[in-house]
Amino acid sequence: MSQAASATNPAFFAVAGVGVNTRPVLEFRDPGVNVTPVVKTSPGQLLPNYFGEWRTATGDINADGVVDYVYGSGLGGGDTVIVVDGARNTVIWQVAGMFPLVAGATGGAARPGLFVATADVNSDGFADVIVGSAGNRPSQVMIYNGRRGTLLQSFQPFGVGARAGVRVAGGDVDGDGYGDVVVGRGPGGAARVEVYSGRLLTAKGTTVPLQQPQTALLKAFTVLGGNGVFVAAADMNRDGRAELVVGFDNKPTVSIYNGLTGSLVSTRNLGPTFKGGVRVAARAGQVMVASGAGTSPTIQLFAYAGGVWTERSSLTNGKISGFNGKNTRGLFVG
Ligand SMILES: [Ca+2]
Ligand SMILES: [Ca+2]
Ligand SMILES: [Ca+2]
Repeated sequence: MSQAASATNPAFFAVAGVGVNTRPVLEFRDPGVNVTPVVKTSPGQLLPNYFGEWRTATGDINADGVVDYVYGSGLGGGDTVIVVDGARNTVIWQVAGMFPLVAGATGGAARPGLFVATADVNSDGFADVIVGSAGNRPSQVMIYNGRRGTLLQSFQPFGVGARAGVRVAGGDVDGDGYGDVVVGRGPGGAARVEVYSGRLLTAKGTTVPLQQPQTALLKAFTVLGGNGVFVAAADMNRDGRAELVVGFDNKPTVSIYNGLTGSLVSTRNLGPTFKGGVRVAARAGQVMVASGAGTSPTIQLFAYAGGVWTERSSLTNGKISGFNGKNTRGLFVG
């Protein structure tokens, strides 16, 4: 969220993956210089008897001026979202089981998990939580009111009948003061990105599940050369509107797009050693990438300005507190 996005303040990024007590919060001070991050806190075991993957996001959910952490479960975690207070390291609220079960699946496999992001979608000063479904089931987005933990809105992206995973991001793409909802389509088809207006999603009279989400659509476009994309949103050119940061599943590339036109702004090739797909997080003028499954965990942080990408930090393997080479399932950053 914007509270953590100022160039004059430290940037916080939460990191999540597989395992117990492996959710460090990386704090980068002094934007513009190369740094090793400070590990601020770790909430430890989030769910009893669940040792699978977590995905993560950050935002000031309770509007106390301190950035809070959002964790979303992976396969077998009951489709759980847990919001942890950044000031006290306690749970603010949590929800679970909001998406349909996978047809024909049993046990933990029936709930393959979800993706999380934050934005103040209804512009009340509390960051809200955007949740996208993962796995082979109808693509769906749920938006939870940060202040109350109650459902604000839900809709189905990518057109009627879509079943792809829904990677999510939040940011004010059109600059109207309402956080907008960004979705990136998972693998298995064209790499589609859609942007929905927070103002239109939460307008009076749309408190029932949104049957025609296209009425709130600001922009939809297909990312050329992609097969599955991760998304983030932040203001990259200081114009008061969030650009879209897109990480590719099928190549070591991260790109920035104009969220209202869908036009490509800039691309950074991460090189052949960066494997497993590119998970992304962003703050104003900063992009973080994390490696996906099948390789030892890697995180890189870039400062971005005017088409120039400057590497501020590169963390691999044991340099990421709480992770080591045994974690081959990849990391999530937010
Ligand atoms: Ca807070
Ligand atoms: Ca809100
Ligand atoms: Ca907006």
